[in-house]
Amino acid sequence: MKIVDASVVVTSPGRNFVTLRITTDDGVTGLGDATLNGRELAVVSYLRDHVAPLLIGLDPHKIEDTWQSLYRGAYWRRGPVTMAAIAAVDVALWDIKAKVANLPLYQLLGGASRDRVRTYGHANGRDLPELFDSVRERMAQGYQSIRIQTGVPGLKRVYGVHGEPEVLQGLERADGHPRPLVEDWDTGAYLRHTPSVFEAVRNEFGPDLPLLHDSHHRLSPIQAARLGKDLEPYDLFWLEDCTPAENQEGLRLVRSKTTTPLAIGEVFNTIHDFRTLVNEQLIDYVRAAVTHFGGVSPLKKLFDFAAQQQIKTAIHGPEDISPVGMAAAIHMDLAVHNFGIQEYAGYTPATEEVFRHAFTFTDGHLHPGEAPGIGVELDDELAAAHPYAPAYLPVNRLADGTVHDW
Ligand code: GCO
Ligand code: MG
Repeated sequence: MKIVDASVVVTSPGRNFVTLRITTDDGVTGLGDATLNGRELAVVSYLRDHVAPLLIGLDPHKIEDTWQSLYRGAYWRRGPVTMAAIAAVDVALWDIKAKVANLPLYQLLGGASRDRVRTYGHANGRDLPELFDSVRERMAQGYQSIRIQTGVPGLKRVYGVHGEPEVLQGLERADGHPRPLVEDWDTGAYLRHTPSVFEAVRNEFGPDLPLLHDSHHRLSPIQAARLGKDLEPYDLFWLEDCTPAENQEGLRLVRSKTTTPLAIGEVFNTIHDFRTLVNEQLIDYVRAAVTHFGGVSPLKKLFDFAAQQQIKTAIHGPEDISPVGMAAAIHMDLAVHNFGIQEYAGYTPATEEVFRHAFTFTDGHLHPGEAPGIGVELDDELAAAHPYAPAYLPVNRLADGTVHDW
């Protein structure tokens, strides 16, 4: 069996998605997600110009060898562009191998370790009434664990609260190219406000509902330690990305001050980014995405490494991971023993039409389905009807204009 084609499809059914399709001489196809939000075309070029030509003629079954040759052979290791490109190849090859075996991918990863995959959804509101409505809406959709994000008094635009499409398109300029929207930030106001939000949510929804919160890399270690402590009475499932965690050592301080569970890693690309965090058990959940971590092969290694320190999995699953990347994640979630929870934000109806998938969402739980491979098909005609649209993530500024972490 040989690879005869590797092509990239870019489509924007509500937001941009980049998909690699690998085809074999037997006519078997495999899909991989290569979406890097706000920098999509860099990965498209990496795949089209540098990786696809190398794949032609290779044996698609040699997943590990292909992964290692792309990683080591580039010489320039790691980084989100490289690792998203390698991830797409890795997932597409797993898709092919599982289709040839006529098995859903999770069977090749060791088989099911559970019946279904627990998820959490996003609730948000500018104020408490809006937030409570959003929580109720998620519960009505079946979610049994909920991430809570709110506006902060005095701030105009805060992460996770305002409309995604508006944020993603940015501001149209006279030259036709969007610019990033500017959000505003005040750490003191956020630290004073957030515990009162969780107090109100607990009063409204009771002690049993698992609640999560994402600080989106905005705090220093001492600020994160304070927030973790202040949130302890409200029994969070986790506090996510409390600090910009490339400063892994900074988590020692946070960890020593609070028992609020910590989740980190959605912007990490390799196991090395987690080394101190896992070895010293500074976190409770590893948050890497299949799509940004080089695929299923390296993520399985991270999960096995994390398991030695009783750390659980929590694969990144926002709207900007395509259904292809999400499907791969759900197969891993079903198979690995140290599964924790899966983020699942759902997709626009147009996205569901372009990417038809075997995975299902019922009562707040996902299942990858029994279709051979990862169980996703991409409709090229429908994809072409949604052309690429330049988009940026926002930037974040303090009141005096200083750029802050977004
Ligand atoms: C999350 C993330 C996302 C990211 C997004 C950036 O926890 O889901 O923080 O909301 O901001 O993936 O592209
Ligand atoms: Mg996050």
